Amino acid sequence: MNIEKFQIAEFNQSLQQSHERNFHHIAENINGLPEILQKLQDFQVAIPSWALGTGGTRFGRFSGGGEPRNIEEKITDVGLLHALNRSSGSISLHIPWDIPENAAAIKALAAQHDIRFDAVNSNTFQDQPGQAHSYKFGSLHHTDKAVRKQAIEHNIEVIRYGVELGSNALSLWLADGSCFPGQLNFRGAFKHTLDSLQEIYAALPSDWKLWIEYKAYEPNFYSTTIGDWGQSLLFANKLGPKAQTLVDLGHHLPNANIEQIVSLLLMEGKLAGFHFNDSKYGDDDLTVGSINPYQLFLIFNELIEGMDARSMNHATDLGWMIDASHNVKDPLEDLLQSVEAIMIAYAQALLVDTKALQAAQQDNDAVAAQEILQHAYRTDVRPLIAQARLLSGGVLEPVYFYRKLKVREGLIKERGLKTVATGL
Ligand code: PSV
Ligand code: MN
Ligand code: MN
Repeated sequence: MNIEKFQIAEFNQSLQQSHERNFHHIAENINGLPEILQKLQDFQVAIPSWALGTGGTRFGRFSGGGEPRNIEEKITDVGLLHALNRSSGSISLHIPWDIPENAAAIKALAAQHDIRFDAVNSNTFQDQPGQAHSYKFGSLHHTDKAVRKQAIEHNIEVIRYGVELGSNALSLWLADGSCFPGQLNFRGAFKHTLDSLQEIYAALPSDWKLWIEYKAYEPNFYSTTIGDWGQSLLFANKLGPKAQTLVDLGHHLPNANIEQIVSLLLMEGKLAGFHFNDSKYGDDDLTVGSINPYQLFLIFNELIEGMDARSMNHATDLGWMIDASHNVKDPLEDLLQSVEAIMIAYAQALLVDTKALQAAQQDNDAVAAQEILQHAYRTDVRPLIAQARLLSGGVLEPVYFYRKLKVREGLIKERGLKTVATGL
């Protein structure tokens, strides 16, 4: 299913008048508008290959139809998103759910869609057919050296795939942990994991990064071997400068102050980037911004302040990715909503009067600080984001356009109604 330029132009034309009214209304009150628009145009959020199909729950899976059946169709789907919002210019692959057998052809297809390859993800939380050793009791932390070796070799193989595609980071999430007190020795598990990570780290090309994700619980319910940002940071510090901590918003215990975590990781030069999603209870993987958009804004506020203090490039110096998928929505519509929510939080944070906020902090003026933050948060920045999209050749209202063009119906016609994308 191809989106033609003239279809985008016609659609935008039909909304042009009302867009201009809304845009001029907000534009009048913003200092440094051209720089802000440029930052919004530059900002890109990677799409995980596993979010393109309808996610399952542990109780069942209701396939949505027209789902991508292979890596080529996944790239095509990200291409569709990027054509609409011009902010989804990369894909994050997950091995072995995606096997990029013919790297040259896959790269060429991605280039056609203006898509690059973000971090590659390994998988040692599921057993694969024909695998010699089981990950039932963990992978890199396993008590059995043979299991650890198998998991290390898998990660090194994932790096090799990534190198062929032009990716430059290995993203690693371990399910390793324990379900019952006494099941494992915490220090033993940590040391085994560190030894394993050191071997993987040694296999990284010079310009690569190792992103270490943490998660409080699930699938293990008593302990997780990389259970929080402190544990991830310990590994990252022991490993060296290429290793950093990846923050997945859903991987914290309830009410954790994620913005504070982010601020300190950034200060230490150890923040790899993000897996964006939203949640009410745990690792719910809901659409970004659907539950707690204020927290997302506060995170972006810390990011911008911290990145600017270190003269970092917002668009390129951290990894920005969505990690959300569920059972209810059309996955492409869901991803359009997630990207939009990220752009909204980013734009609002760009509007924060940092100098005034710093002065309020210096004076311990909590009232002024709140006023400054909430003034930015309560600004309706959607016309700014739409304008940035327009300038980049995208669509003024992506979800509306997607429905009007009946994109899902087109994909179902091409791929069939009973399709199951590889993934969770
Ligand atoms: C499992 O919690 C998870 O969602 C992690 O966040 C990983 O990033 C993802 O799966 C893919 O491995
Ligand atoms: Mn994640
Ligand atoms: Mn997760």
